[in-house]
Amino acid sequence: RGDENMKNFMKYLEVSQEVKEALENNKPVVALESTIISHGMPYPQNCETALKVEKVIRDNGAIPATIAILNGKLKVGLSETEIEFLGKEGSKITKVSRRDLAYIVANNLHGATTVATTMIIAELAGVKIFATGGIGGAHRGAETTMDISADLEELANTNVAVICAGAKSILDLGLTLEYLETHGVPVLGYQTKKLPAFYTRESEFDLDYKIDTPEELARIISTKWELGLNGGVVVANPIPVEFSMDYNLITESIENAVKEAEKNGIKGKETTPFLLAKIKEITKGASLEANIQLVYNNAKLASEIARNM
Ligand code: PSU
Ligand code: MN
Repeated sequence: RGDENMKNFMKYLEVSQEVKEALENNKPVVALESTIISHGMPYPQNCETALKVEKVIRDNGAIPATIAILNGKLKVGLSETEIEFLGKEGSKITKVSRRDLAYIVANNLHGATTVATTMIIAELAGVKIFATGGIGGAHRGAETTMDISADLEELANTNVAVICAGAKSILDLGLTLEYLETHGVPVLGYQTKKLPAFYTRESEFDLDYKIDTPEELARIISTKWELGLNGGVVVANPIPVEFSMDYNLITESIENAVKEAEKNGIKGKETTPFLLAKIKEITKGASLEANIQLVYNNAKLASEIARNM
């Protein structure tokens, strides 16, 4: 960012001492989002997961930087108390995507950051690698509803690599991949040539590149930015076999959840949290367990990539 912008956003940014020191000393840092805490999982599993995922990052030689907005400040690196607060408040906390950011900050409010907003804040702080569960994408029916997550537009523009377990089939995976292609966002499969579908290791969609090591992922990500190709990178990391779900069971559960959402007239930013909660209910908690495990798995890979950057 230019020097002039720098002066402007610095007054909103609050980087924790630990993350600041890590960045100054070129140590590997991994960003984490907070919508997954407040809207993506129920209490208390959300807090347990948020704290454990930080531990996984430390155990793998990097420093975690969980991102949220508290009292209008863009916080990079949260305390345990702050994580507990976001988890307990849950959906009372505003889910903040790019369009919401100015309002929340200008009014000194709290906000949970989506993939899009976490990328924005990570980039402002100088964090390049970000681990999460799944990205938002083009929803089923997006060709008429135009419900396309702002995450995709952010991936088009913001220089942060997002390590995820692919996209959930609550989305239209084909449309999501097309959108990313149009905007020049590389989707790199980690040890796979199939787009992982979050709860399952594979979907019917092929990826162009199967990358076998974290070193190679780091090299491709760095090269993209050295070439001046702005925008993000998606690293698609399949859920470990032992935690992956039965394809037919999860597909049917997702279809029922989508029908339920339509019946209840769920729209806009409510859609993703509604579907996640519904799928958990239908699978009697199994989807939540899978979700938690794939987040840990992504945090581990993200740490390895960050160490190689
Ligand atoms: N997918 C998940 N869990 C989540 C989300 C997505 O499995 O918690 C959250 C992320 O924060 C993502 C956001 O950025 O939902 C996308 O919401 P929307 O589709 O409204 O942009
Ligand atoms: Mn949407």
